[in-house]
Amino acid sequence: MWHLYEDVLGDQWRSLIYRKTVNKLRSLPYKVTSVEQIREMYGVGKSLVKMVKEILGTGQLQKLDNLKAQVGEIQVLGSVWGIGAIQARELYKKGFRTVKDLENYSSLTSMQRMGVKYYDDINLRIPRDEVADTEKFVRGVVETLAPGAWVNAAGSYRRGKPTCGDVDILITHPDGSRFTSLRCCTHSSHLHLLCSHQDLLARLGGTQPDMFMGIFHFQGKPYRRIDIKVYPRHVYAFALLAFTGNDVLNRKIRFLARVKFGYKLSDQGLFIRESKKKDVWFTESIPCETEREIFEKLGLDYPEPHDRNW
Ligand code: 8GT
Ligand code: MN
Ligand code: MN
Repeated sequence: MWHLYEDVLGDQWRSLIYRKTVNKLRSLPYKVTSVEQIREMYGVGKSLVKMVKEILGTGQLQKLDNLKAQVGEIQVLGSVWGIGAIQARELYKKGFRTVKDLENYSSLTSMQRMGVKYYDDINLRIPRDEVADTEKFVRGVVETLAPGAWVNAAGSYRRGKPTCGDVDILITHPDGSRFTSLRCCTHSSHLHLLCSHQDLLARLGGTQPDMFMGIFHFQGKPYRRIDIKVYPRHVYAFALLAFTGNDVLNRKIRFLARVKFGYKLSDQGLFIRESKKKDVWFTESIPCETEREIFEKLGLDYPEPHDRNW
């Protein structure tokens, strides 16, 4: 209950009470087999005695089961595309219990509304063949806009997973001067061919013209989530590394870059931290043409994409 209150429900106060209680019980030099052993303890209230009694008697705790059910419902609300953990908690407090409950809620963003509408489809795994077909399709669209562009499916697909949660696609052009014509490829009009009806799907994420986060509907398959990002060639290796993941590996090498070298590693580059008195700033990125070079700069062995599933 300590962890559920802390991690999911964000109730620091209750979490603290349970943590103190747990630590107190753990510090006893004997195993508690009867409530008489704890009744007189300092800081042990009636409700705890009742709970311990229930656990000793039935091996269960109704209050915990209820809390777990509540946490489960909040986690489902938070699994809707565009709804984060904190908002899921707020929605729960407002009385929403299931994704269906959200169907007619008018305060959702357009992204969240789509997440609700296509919730079941989006949760289906995507066979990698379908990711490959989608990559090929996007490559075709991009080729008409900027011949010679590079189009790569990244994410779990690139790590060799048999099925994927979404489609992640990265785009660049080896000729930097073609970059401008490339950027417009993430505008929904160019990607409308991905979906059968016009009204739906394609949505731009934020205001960045070089990013597209949407839902597409292709060749009669279920509705799928897709992320498309366009990067200039000189940061492409960093972007490819970041969007191949997995996220544990990303965190690990970013942490290592920071503590070992004082570098800042991101999808935009590898920057050296400089400081003078209180001022801290980062230099221009250390140039890396390939992922391999990035690992070399960090003094690490190069892992093939399929070895990045931690
Ligand atoms: P999947 O099969 O569930 O889609 O698995 P995935 O392909 O590994 O996860 P993803 O959510 O599609 O993210 C692809 C990669 O992008 C991850 O490895 C993650 O580390 C990286 N990534 C970032 N920034 C962000 C971000 O803001 N959100 C998400 N979801 N992923 C990000 O570098
Ligand atoms: Mn993915
Ligand atoms: Mn993704």
